[in-house]
Amino acid sequence: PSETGRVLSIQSHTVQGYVGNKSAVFPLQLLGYDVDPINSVQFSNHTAYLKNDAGYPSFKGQVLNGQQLWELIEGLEANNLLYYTHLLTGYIGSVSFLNTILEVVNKLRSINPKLIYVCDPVLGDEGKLYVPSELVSVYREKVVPVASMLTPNQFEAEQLTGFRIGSERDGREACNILHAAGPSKVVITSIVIDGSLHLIGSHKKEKDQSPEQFKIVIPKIPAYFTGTGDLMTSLLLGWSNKYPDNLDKAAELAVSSLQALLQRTLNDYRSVGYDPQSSSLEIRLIQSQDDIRNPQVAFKAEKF
Ligand code: PLP
Ligand code: PXL
Repeated sequence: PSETGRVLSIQSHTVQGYVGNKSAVFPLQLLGYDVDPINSVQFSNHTAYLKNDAGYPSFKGQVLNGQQLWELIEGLEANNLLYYTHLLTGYIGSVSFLNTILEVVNKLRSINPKLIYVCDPVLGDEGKLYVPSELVSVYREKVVPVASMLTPNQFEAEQLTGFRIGSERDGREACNILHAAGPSKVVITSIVIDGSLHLIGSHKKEKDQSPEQFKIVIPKIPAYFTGTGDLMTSLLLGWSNKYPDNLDKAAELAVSSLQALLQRTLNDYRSVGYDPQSSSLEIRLIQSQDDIRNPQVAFKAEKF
């Protein structure tokens, strides 16, 4: 194994643009990780279709099913290639695929009992589900309990806990509920409070101790982006593995990279006279590689 880690990343692939593996693999590689991507779908472009038509009108492509995922795992196993330090999952579109992911977790842990499973429980955003509703209970009952680190947004944390989040205090309580179900690290990536975004991080270091919690306040950028959640989770994996006892520091680095990238994306679109609110913006990932390798911390964590 390499010094920093070997990540199995099971996510979407888009030919054009940056979501899923396209926004997670390159940053992890820049941070020094060996990343083995399994593409859960291969689509021409992202499928996000926002309320003001800020998306692509169509897409084409193929979907990998659970059995095909398992075939790839068997192929790796047959050649002794299933040693991973981390498993990373994001958007998953069906119950059968999610159930196979659970089998993958078991298999990887039978080979490396210390495997860290970083799960972005993608369910939806802004009050709306964008996966089949049956996925919610599978995440809640089977996936959350085996995850090491969970990175829900506000809506997803609400779905997984059944607990409405309207304040920082609620966000911290939702983290406590999620810790009790399994993961020792929880990052709620964005709670909208008074027009700004609050990230809430929580690390339960010992079973019978209360978690260490912090927030990072982030200005809301007036534009729609796709792939930012996928990028954020990959950065949190990358930095939290380098600073395993300082989730606050890992989150500062991840947020600072992401904000620099989003600002660059916005400036690039504006510089060609494009109205950033008229469509969802493709992130400037490749152009932001210095901000990923060496983030200048501009957003500080405040401990509770
Ligand atoms: N957008 C911005 C501006 C953010 O700062 C963050 C997280 O820090 C995100 C999106 C990621 O949130 P989500 O997981 O809801 O996509
Ligand atoms: O960023 C999440 C995501 C994952 N996979 C596909 C997507 C999106 C968001 O648009 O279209 C295929």
